[in-house]
Amino acid sequence: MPVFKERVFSGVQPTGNLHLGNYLGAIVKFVALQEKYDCLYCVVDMHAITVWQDPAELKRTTREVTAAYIASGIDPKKNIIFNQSQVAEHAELAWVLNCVARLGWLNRMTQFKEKAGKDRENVSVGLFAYPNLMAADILAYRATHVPVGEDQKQHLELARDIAQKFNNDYAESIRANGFGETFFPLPEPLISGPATRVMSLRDGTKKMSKSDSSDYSRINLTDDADTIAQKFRKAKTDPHPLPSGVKELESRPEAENLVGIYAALSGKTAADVLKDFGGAQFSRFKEALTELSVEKLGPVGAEMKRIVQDAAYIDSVLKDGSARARAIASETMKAVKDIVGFVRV
Ligand code: AQP
Repeated sequence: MPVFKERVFSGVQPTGNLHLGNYLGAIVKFVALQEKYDCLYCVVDMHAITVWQDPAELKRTTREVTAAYIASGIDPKKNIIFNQSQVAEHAELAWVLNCVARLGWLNRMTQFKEKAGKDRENVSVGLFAYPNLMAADILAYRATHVPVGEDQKQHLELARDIAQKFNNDYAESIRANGFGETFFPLPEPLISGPATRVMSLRDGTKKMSKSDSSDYSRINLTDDADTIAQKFRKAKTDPHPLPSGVKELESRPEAENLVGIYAALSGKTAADVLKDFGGAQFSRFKEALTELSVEKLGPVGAEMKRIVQDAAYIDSVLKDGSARARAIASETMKAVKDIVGFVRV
């Protein structure tokens, strides 16, 4: 495998309130990676419309996710922040990849099965083909590393399979066009740390999600201190005190989730958190968790609210980021056209 320039790509859908799962599972990692890599962080508005979005609301949430990136500490000058629909190469490459990916591969995607449920005949074609667009998002930049939450692991594996099949199917043409042995890197998922899968506060077996009908299931980045306190107070728990070892958390999903959140926010391991709170009642632990969450999320939420007021600034970030992203993606797309055999005149 040739050595590719190391590059990070990831995205967040502008589909509603950003929550603690998006923050700990993705955005915090985006911030850390900017120290070491060239990074592209995308607001994936084309993914959002795979389910119905109110147009005015989509514009608002696109700017809100952009504000969240910046408020969390992603530097828009050092990195590329942009919205997907402004770089047409994502859709263009997705079409080519639609013709590389196999129907059987997509049929195995568990997120589609969960989201479509019993209404399979009635959901959009886009919802089904979504993982191919996600592969195009990453491969348009020939990105090598993709930080995501645990729920995206299967889609990342699919993106690797698609890249591999493209490299194999077109091996001869890749060589003939002077791109060496392989054209696309196999993007590596970066899924690590204590909060790769933050669970619902109402049900420790379900992931915290924007689309959960109960606002009490999640902590939103813009929740104020009172709301955070109330949500943790009402969070589902079992009747026992916290254990002193992590092994005992395995059969207690709600306890495991809250300890995981505390660990991620404090930068400690779950074992260290239990050293401090093993034997404590949930009431005491929830108070400490509230205090820590308000301390960590409060400034991000406040900064987000401030930035969101300045739509002109946000749009200037997206405009600049899109131009820089397009410069990279258009080179990839030209090469893909040559490799596939499309005439460019
Ligand atoms: N609960 C979670 N724990 C850890 N990471 C999570 N992510 C999402 N939920 C959790 C990660 O956040 C990034 C952006 O997610 P997304 O908005 O693109 O897509 P999603 O997974 O569909 O997010 P939601 O909140 O769950 O939305 P709905 O309700 O629409 O399904 C991704 O890296 C994701 O892994």
